[in-house]
Amino acid sequence: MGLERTLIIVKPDAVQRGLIGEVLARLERRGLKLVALKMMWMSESLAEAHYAEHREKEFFSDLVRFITSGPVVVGVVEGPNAIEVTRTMMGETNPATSPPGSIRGDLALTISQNVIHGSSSPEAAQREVALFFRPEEILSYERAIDRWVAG
Ligand code: YYY
Ligand code: MG
Repeated sequence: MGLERTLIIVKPDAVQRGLIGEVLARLERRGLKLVALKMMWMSESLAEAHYAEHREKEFFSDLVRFITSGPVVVGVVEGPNAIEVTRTMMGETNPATSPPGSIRGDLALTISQNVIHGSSSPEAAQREVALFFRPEEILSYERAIDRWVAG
């Protein structure tokens, strides 16, 4: 079992629409464990660092403007294959082609307001978790259900 940690962001559109609980509930219901969680308003420099891989893309400035347009909820979720599982639950980058049952396929319509971020690879997860959380903010704890979902 590959126990992984990945960064998730409930984006400003989802916060404004009252979907924080809905998004986190889906991840929890799947069996993933929240090991860090906070609400914040991202600065422009943090947004630019987080999305550095997209710096040259034509949508970059709109992306930074959007992700800094209101509060977000940032978390670290842990579980077997957490990175891939979270990405699959999110659906495609474009909600229009995301299948029903996925977070974006159920809750979003447009690529620029697609509700959730999740790290796309182990390298990205490591980098992004470290960008948003100090080591002591990430908690190690046992849940009674862990042996039923992560055994
Ligand atoms: O990882 P993911 O969020 O699914 O997509 P990325 O390709 O990393 O792009 C990050 C972010 O940028 C995406 O969630 C929406 C936005 N974006 C956009 O506005 N227009 C595009 N053509 C591609 C991405
Ligand atoms: Mg990405």
